[in-house]
Amino acid sequence: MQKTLQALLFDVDGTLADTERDGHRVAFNLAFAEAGLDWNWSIELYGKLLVVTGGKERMKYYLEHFNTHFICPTDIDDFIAELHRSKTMHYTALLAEGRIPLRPGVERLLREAREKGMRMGIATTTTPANVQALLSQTLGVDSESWFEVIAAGDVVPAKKPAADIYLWAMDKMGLRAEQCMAFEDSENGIKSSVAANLRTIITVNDYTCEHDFSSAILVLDNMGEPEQPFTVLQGDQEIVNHVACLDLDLIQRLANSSSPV
Ligand code: XBP
Ligand code: MG
Repeated sequence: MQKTLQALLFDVDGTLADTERDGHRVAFNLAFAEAGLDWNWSIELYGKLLVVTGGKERMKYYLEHFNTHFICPTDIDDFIAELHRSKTMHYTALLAEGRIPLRPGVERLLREAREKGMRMGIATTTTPANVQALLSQTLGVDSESWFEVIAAGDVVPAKKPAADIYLWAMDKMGLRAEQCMAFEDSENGIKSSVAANLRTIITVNDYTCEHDFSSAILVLDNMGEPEQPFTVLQGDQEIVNHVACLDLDLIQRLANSSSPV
């Protein structure tokens, strides 16, 4: 008897939407300018800073590795937290302008899962406010309720690549890893999901296409649409043969053909 999948667990940034380059990065720069700082994170520099998850942690990493001359205020944590509050305000404003759409196939898969009663959760490093803003802007205000759990940001002590956020989400949903499938976009993300024993499907983006996804059960350029088929970058060609997009049937077949991590 094939084990049936119970839930899909989604990362947000880079997976549901391509939020980093034109969203978070722009919001950080707006917050820096508003604070009178001459910090400017270029597309290239931001790619280097993405090794650290979490905006607050990323700013500290930037100071420690790329701006050692900055004289940090004594209450550095308060300073960083204030910058992050400003950045989040700018980011949610960018989302409200409809500047960041969902990636190909994401809305289609979420709606199919919802219609077929497949449970869904979110496991992300970003803040709950950012998740709410993205979901309401792209899928409507009720879309938050499509997800039983929105595990986000500081709800856990250790951010990705630690397993914490996925373990927290599964605990709240009362699920075991073998009953779930994770969807990620980055090396930090898959390290986190695999550390939580989750089988993981990857959709890459410009910042992550060179990452190590050897532990993924499938790597795609995106989730695809019937008229815009995905490209399979890694995975069981037999299972994905003649399939144009990531749907529940394909996810279930991948789950049935792969052993728990
Ligand atoms: C991506 C992250 C986040 C964002 C910035 O999260 O690492 O830190 O880059 O958002 P995920 P914050 O891929 O897990 O969705 O500034 O709110 O952290
Ligand atoms: Mg991500």
